Amino acid sequence: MTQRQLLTSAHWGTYRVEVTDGHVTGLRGFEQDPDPSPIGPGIVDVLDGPTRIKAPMVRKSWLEGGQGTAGNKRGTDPFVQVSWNEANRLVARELDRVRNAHGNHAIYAGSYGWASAGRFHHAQSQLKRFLNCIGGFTSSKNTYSFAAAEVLVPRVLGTFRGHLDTTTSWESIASDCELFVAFGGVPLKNGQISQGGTGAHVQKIGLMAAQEAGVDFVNVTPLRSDLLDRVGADWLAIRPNTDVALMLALAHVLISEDLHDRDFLDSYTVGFDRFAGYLSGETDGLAKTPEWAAEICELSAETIRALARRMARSRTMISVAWALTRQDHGEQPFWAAIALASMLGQIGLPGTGLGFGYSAMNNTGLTRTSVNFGSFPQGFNPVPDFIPVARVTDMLENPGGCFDYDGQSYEYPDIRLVWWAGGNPFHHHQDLNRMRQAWAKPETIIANEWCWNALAKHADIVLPCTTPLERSDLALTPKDPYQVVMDQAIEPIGQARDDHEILRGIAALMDVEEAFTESRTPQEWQRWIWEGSRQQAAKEGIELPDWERFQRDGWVKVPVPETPTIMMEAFRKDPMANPLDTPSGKIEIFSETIAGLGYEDCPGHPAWMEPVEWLGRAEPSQLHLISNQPRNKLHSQFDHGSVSRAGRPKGVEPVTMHPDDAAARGLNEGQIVRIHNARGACMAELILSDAIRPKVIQIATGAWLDLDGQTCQHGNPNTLTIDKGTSRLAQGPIAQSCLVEVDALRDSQAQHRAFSPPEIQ
Ligand SMILES: Nc1nc2c(c(=O)[nH]1)N[C@H]1C(S)=C(S)[C@@H](COP(=O)(O)OP(=O)(O)OC[C@H]3O[C@@H](n4cnc5c(=O)[nH]c(N)nc54)[C@H](O)[C@@H]3O)O[C@H]1N2
Ligand SMILES: Nc1nc2c(c(=O)[nH]1)N[C@H]1C(S)=C(S)[C@@H](COP(=O)(O)OP(=O)(O)OC[C@H]3O[C@@H](n4cnc5c(=O)[nH]c(N)nc54)[C@H](O)[C@@H]3O)O[C@H]1N2
Ligand SMILES: [Mo]
Repeated sequence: MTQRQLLTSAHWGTYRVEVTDGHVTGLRGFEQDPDPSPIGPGIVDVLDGPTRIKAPMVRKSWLEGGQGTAGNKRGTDPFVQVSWNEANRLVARELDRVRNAHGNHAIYAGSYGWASAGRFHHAQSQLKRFLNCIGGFTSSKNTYSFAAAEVLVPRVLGTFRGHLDTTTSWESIASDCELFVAFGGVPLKNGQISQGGTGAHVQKIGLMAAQEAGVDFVNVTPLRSDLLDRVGADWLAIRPNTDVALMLALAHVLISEDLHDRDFLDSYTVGFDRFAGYLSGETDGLAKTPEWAAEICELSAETIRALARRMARSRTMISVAWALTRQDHGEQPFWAAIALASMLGQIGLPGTGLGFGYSAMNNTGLTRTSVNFGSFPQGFNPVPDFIPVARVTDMLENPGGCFDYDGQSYEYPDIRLVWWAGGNPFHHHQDLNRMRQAWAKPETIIANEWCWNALAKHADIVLPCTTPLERSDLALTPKDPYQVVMDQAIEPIGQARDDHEILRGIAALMDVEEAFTESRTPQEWQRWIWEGSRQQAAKEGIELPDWERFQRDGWVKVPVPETPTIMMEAFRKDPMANPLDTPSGKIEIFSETIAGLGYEDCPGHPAWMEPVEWLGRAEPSQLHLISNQPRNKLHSQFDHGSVSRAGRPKGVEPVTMHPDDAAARGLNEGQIVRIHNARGACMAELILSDAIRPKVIQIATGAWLDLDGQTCQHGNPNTLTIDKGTSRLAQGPIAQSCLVEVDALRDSQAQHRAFSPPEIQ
């Protein structure tokens, strides 16, 4: 074991680990981090204890009846502890049965989720590599974060991920931007996170530096707290899901007052005239004037006009939060923002133009290193079947059914076995009551988990995995300059095994151990990943320390380019030499390709379409529910830990409501309420605030699901959200389009069992 102080890295930052007598006693922020996140220490009190899964478990009726037993006992049945040998044997036998009887496409292992940081022990990579060794599996495409953008933006701007990676840096904003218009704000709660790890939290510093340099902010969101009060932003409390109408009206003003940049539109875009025809009402008889938008967004026409003029006369950055894709027709806000930024003509210039979500992560707006770090190879999946990630319930409900996606039609496979490692569908999916019904259909469900969350409780075979503190790994990412050794701080708890070791054991029974491990130990794999990274770095002229030195030091800071990043700079400088990867090589304000698909819910240019649920078509008693990212954890991770629980004094998740809405319902601060609609219900503690727009309520995601009938006793908002695709183009999730009602709870206190383990026999 190393002599230096132990280090660990997580999506929420890097920490020094304090260990006493073989127990983790604390996590302290990394000394290089000016603004460490309080999320990390939330793991300490739950590493061990009743919520920890300490041995392989099999659901009782599944064990007694084999596969195919009544799946609707999932979530209520007791579990039986088995040995690792027995668990491995059961899994290997079941995989064999399913692939022989139905083919490998009957195995669904899209296994979406964030898992933990670390390049080797990445749960999904481990699972997918193993399944690829035995003939493959049905996979998933895109993310819950921004599926609509992942499909739309490449078609109109050449790439999405590429632009995310080259988001204009905060330095450039501080030096060259005058007006930062943030649709969805820049909530610092989200900047605690960077996928794959972060050494230094700089989002707040970047934001404050911009403000101090004189940048003005406009916070377009139903929630004032989406931008730090100190920034002094103008708050436009827009009705949820109506940003497209606002953007169209801003565009309308630019044209009618001749404030748009014709030269930019001519040289860098195609299809503006078609869009202009839509804006003027030529194509649908409806001019997208500020007066038109005012009714939809409930902002005054004068406010809209003034904002358009201000954007035109300033050096302006438009930021669109990723949340704006997680709504019905979630393709449109990003496309409308692209069109609007094109009309302002500042794309590709320092500090201005467009940014896809400064709201989302610490690494958005951070200049990246050019090093292409190595990872654990997943191998090749011979099964072509896939689903857009959020169509999982549809798939389970409807084997053989058809779906559209990105221009083609596909069939849902008939899934017999589901395997999840490193994600929590009982956290991330919408309409969980509906998902739970569909979840009863597959013959077998396997989960690799370390804690008794709802996923583990709803599985048949639970394979207990380690946490990063119980294994060694490497946190390497080009999105952050700090590359960190993740030390093994303690021995695995109970019989927990690393995902790799779990799968190696099963691979051995299925005669693919050698293919799976390539005869390398985990240590040898990590060294292999590091050596590959060193070679990649050398090609970029960057010298990384050798393995021994890296292990000894524990971390290294990789140099980043000194010049700030400017998104689409090369295209701006020379669009002929650096065309975009679109059919025209330019920004497609109208896309012939998308128009040619004939999707009524995604036409050929940005358009306003009413969401399936919104305040413009609501009963007087209905409110719009925003379920955004939680401030004191990542999704459902460590919800049972001290940090998350401290944010929940009454044991249920808080919900924020405007005092006028509370008064209209006779509700009081601190009361436990029941939020409900036709899909389900959840309990929450009422918090009153005038920093939320009337008619909107907000509840963070992440409370572990505890269903009593259709009601989550703990406050999981995905009992309420709709499970529907953004459009036939991207089929992304639409959690943010959701109407609910709120009533007082008759009993004074909700009781939940979210943190109670299941009965074990
Ligand atoms: N209503 C609503 N729903 C949403 C959203 C929203 O805004 N509103 N946002 C969506 C978004 S953007 C996302 S990304 C998703 C996130 O959804 P998920 O990524 O599925 O959520 P997590 O809670 O991070 O799930 C990670 C799981 O991996 C487990 N885990 C951690 N480390 C390991 C490991 O080493 N091995 C194994 N086997 N398991 C491990 C954790 O215990 C946890 O259960 O949620 C989506 N859902
Ligand atoms: N602490 C913490 N940070 C996280 C995460 C976490 O779980 N915890 N998750 C990470 C992940 S996986 C992701 S994908 C990113 C997500 O990053 P985002 O999508 O930016 O995060 P959200 O908090 O869901 O949404 C940002 C804000 O958008 C606003 N909003 C919602 N609907 C609308 C609308 O219709 N119009 C307007 N104008 N505003 C709206 C909400 O008020 C919300 O606070 O965050 C990452 N950061
Ligand atoms: Mo996400």
